[in-house]
Amino acid sequence: MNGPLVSLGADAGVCVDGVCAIPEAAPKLTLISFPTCPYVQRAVIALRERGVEYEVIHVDLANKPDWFLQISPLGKVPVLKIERAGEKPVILFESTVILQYLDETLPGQRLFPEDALDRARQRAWVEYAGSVLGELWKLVQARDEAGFTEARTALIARLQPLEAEVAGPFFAGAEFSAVDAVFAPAFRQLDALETVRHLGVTDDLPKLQAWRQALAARPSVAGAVPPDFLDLYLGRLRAAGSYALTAN
Ligand SMILES: N[C@@H](CCC(=O)N[C@@H](CS)C(=O)NCC(=O)O)C(=O)O
Repeated sequence: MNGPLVSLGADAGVCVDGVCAIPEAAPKLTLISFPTCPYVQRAVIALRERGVEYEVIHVDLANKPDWFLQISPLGKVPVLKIERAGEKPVILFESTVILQYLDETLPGQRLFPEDALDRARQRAWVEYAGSVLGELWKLVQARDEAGFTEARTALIARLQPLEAEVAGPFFAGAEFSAVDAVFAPAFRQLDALETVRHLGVTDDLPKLQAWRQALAARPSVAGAVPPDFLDLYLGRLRAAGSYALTAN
């Protein structure tokens, strides 16, 4: 993934009366990652939407290296290392913060809207995506049918409010936005689980069903995980005894 960095973004040179400041070199971006992490995918999707170069370093979360623990206050991925010429590297953690930083600094079409109210609304649903991931986590953690059924019902209830919000084909309409970037990894998990068991959690939510499909087809989303994602994700759940992987 090494290559020339092309981003100028918000650091691009400004011209006043025909005199332009020399643009700063784009920072080198390194994403500290775990191959199946949905929070990491948020950052990857934002980077891929803007077509900039970045490096990826995967860490073993079961055996976190010291260098990682030193830079990640919560011991979690994603972490984004930003190296600007002549400055000390800066570390960002928390996927939503990384998403916003990338959105504000990379060149190209922004994921968060210009209008403050639209932007606030997007932030609210970005936050909500975290709670959907939380329900999904409970679903895959269930070890028996009763736990699975309860978690499935809770997940459907959490997805339901979105049905009235999705404009289609993407969350806010024709343009891919921040809310799309954060829900796509959750839907990817659903798609992966449904290669084994039909969960049907969006069967009665036609707009969500179409949204899932539109997101899965988006190149930035499709390419946001390693090619062996399915095996890695399902393999980890199988090893943990997830009831969700019991075929129905
Ligand atoms: N709120 C964090 C959540 C990140 C998170 O939970 N990452 C998981 C992997 S998907 C992690 O690093 N877990 C390691 C641990 O908790 O020890 C974010 O949005 O970045």
